[in-house]
Amino acid sequence: MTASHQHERSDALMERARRVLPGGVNSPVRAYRAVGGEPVVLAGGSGALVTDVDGNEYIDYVASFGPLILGHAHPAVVGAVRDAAERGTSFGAPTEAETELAERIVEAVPSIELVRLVNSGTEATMSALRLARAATGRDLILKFDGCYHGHADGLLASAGSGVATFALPDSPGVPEAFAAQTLVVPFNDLDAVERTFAAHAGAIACVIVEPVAGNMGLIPAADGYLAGLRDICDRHDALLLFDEVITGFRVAPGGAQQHFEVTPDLTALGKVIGGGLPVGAYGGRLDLMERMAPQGDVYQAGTLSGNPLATAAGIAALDTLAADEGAYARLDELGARLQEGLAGAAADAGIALSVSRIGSALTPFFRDGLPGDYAAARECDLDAFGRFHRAMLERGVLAPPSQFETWFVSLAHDEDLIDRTVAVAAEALAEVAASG
Ligand code: KE4
Repeated sequence: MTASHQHERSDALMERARRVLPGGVNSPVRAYRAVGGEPVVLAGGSGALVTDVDGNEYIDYVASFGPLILGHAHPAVVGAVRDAAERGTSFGAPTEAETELAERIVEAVPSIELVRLVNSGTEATMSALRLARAATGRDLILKFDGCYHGHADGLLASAGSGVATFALPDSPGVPEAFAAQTLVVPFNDLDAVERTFAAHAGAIACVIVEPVAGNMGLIPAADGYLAGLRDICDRHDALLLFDEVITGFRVAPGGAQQHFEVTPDLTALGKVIGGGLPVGAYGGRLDLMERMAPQGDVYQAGTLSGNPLATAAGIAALDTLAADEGAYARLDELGARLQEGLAGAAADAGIALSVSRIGSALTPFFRDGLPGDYAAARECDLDAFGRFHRAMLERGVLAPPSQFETWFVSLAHDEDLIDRTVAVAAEALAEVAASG
């Protein structure tokens, strides 16, 4: 497949966008700073394919960074949103659809007895952490280096120097005092968690973790790790919060907590449950969630929370998934085909590549051996990844524009598209090897 795309209109639109939007985008990763070159401006999508404003078509593995498990513009989702829109787009009043979406979440996710709908994953984790602090009367939060939970101030904090110490702000504008309420330790290291609890006895409200990390590339929890976190939290009367914004309804209907059979106290959700529209959610034990206003005294609110369009899309997506009893086996099959194909293409090209995967979520790491934490993931050859990303894009395959993101296969992908992707990857990897 020749690399012969032209991007005239895309480039002109990005120049225009940069005049009114910071970096020309509304979320930093979309600007391609991690891979270089100009992003392509997309005009539309259908199934597993997207088309840019210059008419170039791509097999898509970004999938809006996770929501589009059914693929783009699925008829059930589009129809539901259209019907809802014709009845009004927002009321600021209770509607039946938000109860219906909440019922589906409570039914599917083991830890969730009561749930609150919000508008993003950031709102979900931020609100769940406020609840955890209220419920425990403690201030400190423990998170893991390389795990991302949205951009709330206290979560834009990265590991300080030394072992398990107070975090440092990860962005200007985050006061040191806010970051200092967050402890950061390496992922997949239970001893570091034990040491941190010992050093801060009685002061840690909650451990927040991506049960399958998807923001340092895809790095699943090591065997026994989640159960270990559950045990440590129980011994120290701290709460365990699973950030399942990526994994919820992606790795299983009940998320990673169902897959790994470890039940957190609280869960944050997003992405898939909105079917491509803005929905986040947080939920968990009844005795905890009852603390949320107006039933309880912990405040959280949102003008468009549970709005009719987003809930219509979410219900349609979850019902379509639930009606397809082979869905998760199919997603796993397609994911495995892509994982094996990429690994084989890299071996043929003599490129060090290790492909991690759980179900339809995967990451090709440009390094020898699968990383177990962020420090290992950072050893990847980021320059090679950037050249690979561009070579794939020019041949009609759109991968997430960062080594530290996750690729998503949808139910709209099929063997032919996966095989075409692998053939393109073989060419792209050969180009990377030749230009190394
Ligand atoms: P949002 O606020 O972007 O809806 O969700 C934040 C969030 C929370 N938790 C996890 C595990 C997440 O992955 C995310 C957001 N994921 C990123 C991509 N890895 C969103 C893409 C972007 O920032 O543009």
